[in-house]
Amino acid sequence: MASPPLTDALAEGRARTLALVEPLSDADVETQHTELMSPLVWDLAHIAAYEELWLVHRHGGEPLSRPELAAMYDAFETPRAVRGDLPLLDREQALAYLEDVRGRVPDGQSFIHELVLRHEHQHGETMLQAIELARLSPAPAVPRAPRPAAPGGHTGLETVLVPGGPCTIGAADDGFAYDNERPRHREPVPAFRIGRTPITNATFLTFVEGGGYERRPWWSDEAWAWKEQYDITHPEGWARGPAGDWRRWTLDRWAPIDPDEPVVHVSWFEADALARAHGARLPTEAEWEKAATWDQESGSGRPYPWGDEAPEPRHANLDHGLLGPAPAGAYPAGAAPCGALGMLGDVWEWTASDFGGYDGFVAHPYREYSEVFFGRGYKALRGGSWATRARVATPTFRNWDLPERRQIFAGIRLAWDA
Ligand code: AVJ
Ligand code: FE
Repeated sequence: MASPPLTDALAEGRARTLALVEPLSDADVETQHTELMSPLVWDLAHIAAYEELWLVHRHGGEPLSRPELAAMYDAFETPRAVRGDLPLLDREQALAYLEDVRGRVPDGQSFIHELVLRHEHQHGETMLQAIELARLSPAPAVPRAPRPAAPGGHTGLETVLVPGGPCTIGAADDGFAYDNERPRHREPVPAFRIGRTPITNATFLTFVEGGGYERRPWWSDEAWAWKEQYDITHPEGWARGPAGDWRRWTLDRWAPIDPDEPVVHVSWFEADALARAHGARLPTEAEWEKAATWDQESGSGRPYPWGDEAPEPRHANLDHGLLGPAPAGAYPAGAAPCGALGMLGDVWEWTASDFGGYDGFVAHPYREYSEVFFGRGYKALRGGSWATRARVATPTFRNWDLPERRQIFAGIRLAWDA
């Protein structure tokens, strides 16, 4: 059976992109609120420029309509920090450019169509990071999912055993995957224990209030220097209210910190410190992927933690459905073979691994997607977040950022030697 044409998926992806910015003012869309993130209007025109370059020009053989815009909207040539100083298209012009390019996209369902669709999906998550970080409101009107009840009993410190032995890492040869997920290979992974769920806010609050940010032995030299320089004493977006109560900025409002939700907006440095405080460590990427996919009984890797089915709302908190994390452990239907919960969705999980290429890595089709980040101190994250589209969120998908960054919807899952 042929897979359905991507036209509908591209249209749905576009509707979502537009919905993310729709309620915001022109000023909020056009301003660069922080050097860490692009002005939202840059993302919009960049999505159009990328689609025009890859689908209309390289795939379809048509000339670029606006060659003079190419450099300004090339992520590599124009780094985030300077994007606010450029003569960018304004909101109306960027939206018109998006529409114009889409009208010239060739029909089909090629690898390049899928690449362009996933690129727009990934920028949706980046835009949500920018919106949350800059505290813009109101929140977008997107299709919502019911909020599951907190099952209780999860702190992130309960563990499950992942038996030792070789497993399969990386994406299969068929189907879409990014170059950095290939080649698929066998890897020996000794037995280890991994958190049944991500670390919750309650557990992280104990670390904060117990003086975790002042305990020198729990921090690496680099992490301590970063924390001291920027006077970091709690996760990004946390604040103490007048009565000493803790609250958190949750997309479009302040809210009391939910003790059962996974902690989010922590850096790799903070994740590493929290791990040391519990006599634990962060899992390697291979450990994470084994815990998410390896079925010990059948001796094979699953496409998703729960099996073969594409993600549905009962499996995982993906696709913007809650506009924030769900309580830890709230999706028993999404359990991995080892019993770990919430491996996909809710919050990205920092790993111990540096982002690099697997043995036999070949850049394809564009070198600037991942290869240029190898060996430059980026840490790998796994699992996607509530802001990741389900189509993108596979257990082999790799994200990366610098260890001090906190804009990602990133949390912590711990590991222990068995
Ligand atoms: C995979 C999220 C690290 O944002 O740099 C978007 C995705 N690459 N456009 C990034 C991406 C080019 C990428 N991350
Ligand atoms: Fe991009």
